[in-house]
Amino acid sequence: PQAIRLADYAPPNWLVNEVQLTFRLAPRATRVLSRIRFRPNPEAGGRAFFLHGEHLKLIRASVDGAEISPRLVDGGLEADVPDAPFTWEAEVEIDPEANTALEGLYLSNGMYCTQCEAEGFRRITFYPDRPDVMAPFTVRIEGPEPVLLSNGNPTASGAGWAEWTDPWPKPAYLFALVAGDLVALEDSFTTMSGREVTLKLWVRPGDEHKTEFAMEALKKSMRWDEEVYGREYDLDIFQIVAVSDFNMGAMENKGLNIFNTSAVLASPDTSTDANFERIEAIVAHEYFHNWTGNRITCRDWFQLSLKEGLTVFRDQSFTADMRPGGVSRIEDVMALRGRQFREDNGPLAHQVQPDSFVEINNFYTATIYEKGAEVIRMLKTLVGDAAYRDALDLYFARHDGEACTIDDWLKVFEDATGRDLAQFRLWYKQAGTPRLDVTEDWDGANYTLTFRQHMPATPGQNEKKPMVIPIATGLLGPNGDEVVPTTVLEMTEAEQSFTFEGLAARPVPSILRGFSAPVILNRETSPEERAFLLAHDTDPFNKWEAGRALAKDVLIAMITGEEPPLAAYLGALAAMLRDEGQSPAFRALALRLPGEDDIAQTLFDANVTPDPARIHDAAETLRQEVAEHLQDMLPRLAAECVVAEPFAPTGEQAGQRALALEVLKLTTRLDGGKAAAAMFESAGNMTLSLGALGCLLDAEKGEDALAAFAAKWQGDALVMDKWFMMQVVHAAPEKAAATAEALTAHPAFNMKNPNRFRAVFGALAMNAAGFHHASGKGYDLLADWIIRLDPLNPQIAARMSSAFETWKRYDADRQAQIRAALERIKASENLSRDTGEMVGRILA
Ligand code: HT7
Ligand code: ZN
Repeated sequence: PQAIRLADYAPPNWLVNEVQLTFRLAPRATRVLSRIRFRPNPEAGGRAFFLHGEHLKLIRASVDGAEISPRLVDGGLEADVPDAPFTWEAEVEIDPEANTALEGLYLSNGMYCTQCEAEGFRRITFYPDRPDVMAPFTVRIEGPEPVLLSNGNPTASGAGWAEWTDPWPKPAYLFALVAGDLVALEDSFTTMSGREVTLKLWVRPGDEHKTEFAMEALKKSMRWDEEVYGREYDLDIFQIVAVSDFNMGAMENKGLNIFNTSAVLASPDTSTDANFERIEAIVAHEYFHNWTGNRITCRDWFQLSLKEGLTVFRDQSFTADMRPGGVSRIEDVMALRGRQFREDNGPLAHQVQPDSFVEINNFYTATIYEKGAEVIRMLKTLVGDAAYRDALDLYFARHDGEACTIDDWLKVFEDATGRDLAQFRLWYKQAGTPRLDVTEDWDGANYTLTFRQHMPATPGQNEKKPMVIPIATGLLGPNGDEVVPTTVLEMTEAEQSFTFEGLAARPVPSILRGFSAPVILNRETSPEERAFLLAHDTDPFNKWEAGRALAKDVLIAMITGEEPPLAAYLGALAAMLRDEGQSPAFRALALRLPGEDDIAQTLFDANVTPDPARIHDAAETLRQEVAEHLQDMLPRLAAECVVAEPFAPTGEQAGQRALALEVLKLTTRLDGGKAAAAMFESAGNMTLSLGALGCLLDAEKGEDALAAFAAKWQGDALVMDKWFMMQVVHAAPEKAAATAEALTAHPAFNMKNPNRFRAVFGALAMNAAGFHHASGKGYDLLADWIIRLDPLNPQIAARMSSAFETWKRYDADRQAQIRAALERIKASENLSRDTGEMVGRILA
């Protein structure tokens, strides 16, 4: 398949004035009638008329009322049309029931729903399915389903039909339709200008009790966007629909967001604190897209991070405001390192603004989303809060209603701040994670930090230029006082020094506070200094980072056979836990060890071939050491974390429960699972119940609890996803593949449901020592199932193949096994463009 290139962008030949659609719903043969007013685009280079269309049966077509026979070509149709505005009409037939790819119009549990981003609308009707063609839509839906929904405001309805009108011009990827037997939680919101907006959250009957939390999150998001960005909602109604078969988390369709049930339904009995936090963030994310994505959209898919990076940055800022204490920043960075740094370090590394792609669905990545958000965070750090807000105001004023580029975005910042952002633009165009080496110098009064930046080669990019790196730095005096508050050092050269003058004593630096740039910081530091920062740093991120770095030093030394700084680590950890000034949420995060995948990458960077089994053993040994060292403190800590009040999904209570579970994990190593069994019995919420189950599985004493859990929750698909996932994540390395395989034979396993598929195979990939077990069984099993899934759902199959992206880190035997697995996928018959591209890039 041919690559699509940014350099080949050409404006559309035809623009659309308005779209009228009629849907006659039927599971195997839905008819879609379209009436589209086209006008020539004065900025286009030609008048050739092409409409995208895939998996469509054309029944008839006409131009200005005259029947025509368009030429059906690869990916759509061509027709001869007048050199002036005209009306296109067509009728097509589609088969929602056969649509297992979950793109376009499909059926989920008997309910019709759509997913059009990125290129799903072309599976609904013939259309210029590109984001720079924007138009108002009117949609009439005919069907026996009691609830018939589309974008915009309801304009008419009768028995068996409903009409919706969306006055805001939008690209086709934001189109949505839902029809089924649904019930709604209703509420309302008064906007800052006093308009009343109806809010509806639609679910299947029986799920009503899981809707309240998301509704509250929606109202908080609407208020926050008004207060922080000055953005007001712009229709009479905002609706969310929960769907159980969905490829990603949620979709920001104009006025009619569609959500994966896992990203919206919540109750204390069935959802963990992490679920609540994720739901709040996703509800906010999709809502925020109304301005950053919908009102101002992307010119083409190379600009995807324009909406996604910005909207992730906005949802992260929202979460930080809703859950203060600096903890959400630590969680964001953990996710960034776990997914985006991993991507950057392997064959799938790509720019925040790629130059080419084969299948756009493969580019909804951590780099586009999370690194894109980091880039915006850096921009804000560099220009300052006030100038950032000015620039955003200018962005909305200048580009409302347009389909824009990342260059448009940077130009707004240049115009609003007077800064030249040519060098900053490299963050969009250079793939890879910069390494930042630091050395220091002290002359008795002046302290100098010297930074050297370098960036490893990534596919197709060997040479890299120096970037602008904002390095937020503070200095601590020997007694732990802050002698220089946070200052942003602006690095622009390959090597650059910064001097702090006139200090009374040699300071301890706290570098990259708040993780002010997405880089890997390398600095030779003693265990004592790390312990000092864990005790005294005023920046919550760097405080946590010091403990994590110390834990990493211990693990790496254990693996490479050097003397680990164990005493320093255990002492620092105990001191941190005794410090009641630290929130339970912070202490819980500080107790967690770095992930095994993170250790593997660090070893690889240090030219040591990582052995997943050894890494796992080292982590197990260290956890045991920690448990024994903290033994005397654990009962007191456990008592401290008991939540006396009724369950509430607040950050505060979540922090207490998180610490309680970290303590339980350590206690399980000492009591063989007694406390965990008691917790499992008495837990009044899913967070503690699942945490206790995890401890029991780790202690290989989970059989009874698993059976009880399944008996209780067999009717709840989202909870059963957890049941599947836990068994694989907590399987011993030698049993992980067999456990996953056995679960695929369970009657409740359904490969067509992305949540269930991910619960088993996403979990297998997460169990690093299990997936990379020397037997190669993990690789073979995943390859088998990618091959089986690909014809049904290429998007998910392709995504799952990224589990292999780290293969070049490992020893020759593992590399040979993974290569064989990838070659087998590659050779399978009729492999999709999605999976073909991913496997090709991983193997290259
Ligand atoms: N903008 C959306 C991205 C998306 C998607 C969502 C659901 C299913 C398939 C999808 N393909 C692309 C989600 C978001 O970023 O908000
Ligand atoms: Zn998004």
